[in-house]
Amino acid sequence: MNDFKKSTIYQIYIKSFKDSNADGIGDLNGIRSELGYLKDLGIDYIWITPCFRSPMNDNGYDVADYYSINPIFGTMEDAESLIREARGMGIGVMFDMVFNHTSTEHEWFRKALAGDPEYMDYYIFKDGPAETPPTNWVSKFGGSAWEYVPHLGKWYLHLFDVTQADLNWDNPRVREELKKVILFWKAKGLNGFRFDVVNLISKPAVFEDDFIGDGRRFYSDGPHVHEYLKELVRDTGIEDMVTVGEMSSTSLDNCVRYTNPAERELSMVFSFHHLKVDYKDGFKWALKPADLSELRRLFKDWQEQMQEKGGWNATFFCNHDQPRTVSRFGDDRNYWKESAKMLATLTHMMRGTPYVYQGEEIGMTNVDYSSIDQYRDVESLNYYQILLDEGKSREEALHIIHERSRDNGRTPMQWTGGENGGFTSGTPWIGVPANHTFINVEAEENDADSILAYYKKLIALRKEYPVIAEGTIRFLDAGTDEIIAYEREYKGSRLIVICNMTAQSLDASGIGIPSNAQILISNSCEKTDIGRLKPYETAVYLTV
Ligand code: TEU
Ligand code: CA
Repeated sequence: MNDFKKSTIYQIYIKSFKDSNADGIGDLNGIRSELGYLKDLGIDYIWITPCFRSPMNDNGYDVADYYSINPIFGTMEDAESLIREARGMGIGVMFDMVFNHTSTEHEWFRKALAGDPEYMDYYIFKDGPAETPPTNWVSKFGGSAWEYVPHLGKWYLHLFDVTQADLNWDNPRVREELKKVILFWKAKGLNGFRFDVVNLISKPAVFEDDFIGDGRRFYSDGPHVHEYLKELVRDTGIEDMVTVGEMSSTSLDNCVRYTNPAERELSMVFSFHHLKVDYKDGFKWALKPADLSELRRLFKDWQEQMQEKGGWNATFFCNHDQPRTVSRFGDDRNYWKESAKMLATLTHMMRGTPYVYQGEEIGMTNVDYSSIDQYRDVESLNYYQILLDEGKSREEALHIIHERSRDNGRTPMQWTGGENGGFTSGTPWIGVPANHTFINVEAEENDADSILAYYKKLIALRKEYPVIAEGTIRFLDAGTDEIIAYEREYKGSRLIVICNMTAQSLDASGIGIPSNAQILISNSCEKTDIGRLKPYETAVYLTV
């Protein structure tokens, strides 16, 4: 049995964490040099985004060889040393397995392109006329999800970039190959795995046009996904390791199946419904203010129902695909510290395993870029063009990209107030926000009231109070959806968590905090009036 319920997991986007050799790109030795920082923060596991050989069209999510380390990130020896040193400090290492697709530079795909039928069957090739793709499905990065290969007279499926070809999991050889990859890395001493878009691996038997959506309803949580996951886990013996699946456009019932221990699939899942409450009509590239009623409803439904049905969530707001939470659901100008702490409390006190994404713990914000040339992400660059083609002005298009770009979460970790935020002594691959002069690790380590200090407390509380890891959850009604409140209960001890999601002062008397309750943690130093919440105020009460 592993301890993932009482653990806190830290996500490292390797390219932007710490550069050890002045080439402007974060690397494995950079991570090694900051293990002490992570230990001090109280982290139990680190998840490192893909560091395998890759042309880097999608920053490593386009894997060309699962068995070798990308030289820009270091060597196999560096990876082994990192795993060993981390373990020596009590930090487990999780690698990121991208098994829905490979880079088109992968040897398997090259052989497929050369017309080798054995390897063509590793991917999803379909016959069809050069003018018409097999279906009207849209790639997640824009444009058709199919690419025509003239010399084969066939199309291949790519749900992401054109250089990320989807694997054919219905082919048992593919499944065997991927098990070998897991066994190889397991033998290196890893403690767990994150599986990229793993609920997209099972494609439908028949490929048909989608006249309602972009095709996702046909391949998300597909027909054999549970069977294939069970097989992968069973045959690699990773059931007792920490595993998390990234579930794109999934459903609650499927997430219960992915994570209920009786199913022997995964420890936990990332789901994204709560990160679409500011998508207009569900479309990422159309802006709308965050719908707080929807946010509260989603948390309540997912938390309470995953509990009822025996599932387990990963709780998070930030990752390398998302804008920074303090800029998105908080206020990074007027209530930077308050709102960052409040959002952290909300995720760390819910039922599930919390993830901290690098820089979140110091309140890093969205980018301050003013030109499209400053962006690097393939998705942002594609959509900028698509928005222009749709008739948006350059200014409008840039504004949308600014709000939604994945680069918001990919700027270099801000270690110091010095040049390049202390990330590199060379030229960083992507620009460092100007606010690194005051938002940085060094400054916050010397400030007892910092966001960093607050995260350390939250992480430590999870270890001290079993109710946080083990307790049941029930959402409380404060009479307004602008307050998210819930209670946790375990063996007679009870926590009440209250979060004001707005910049307004709000009445919270409806929640009814017992008068003998003591405050475990709050972002307000002199919390006296329990009936009224200041802007973005949060408090966690303990009653015994
Ligand atoms: O992301 C999957 C995914 O669908 C998204 O979060 C995606 O970035 C978003 O929907 C686009 O609007 C995973 C990885 O986390 C991401 O970095 C990769 O680009 C993607 O898979 C492909 O491997
Ligand atoms: Ca480097």
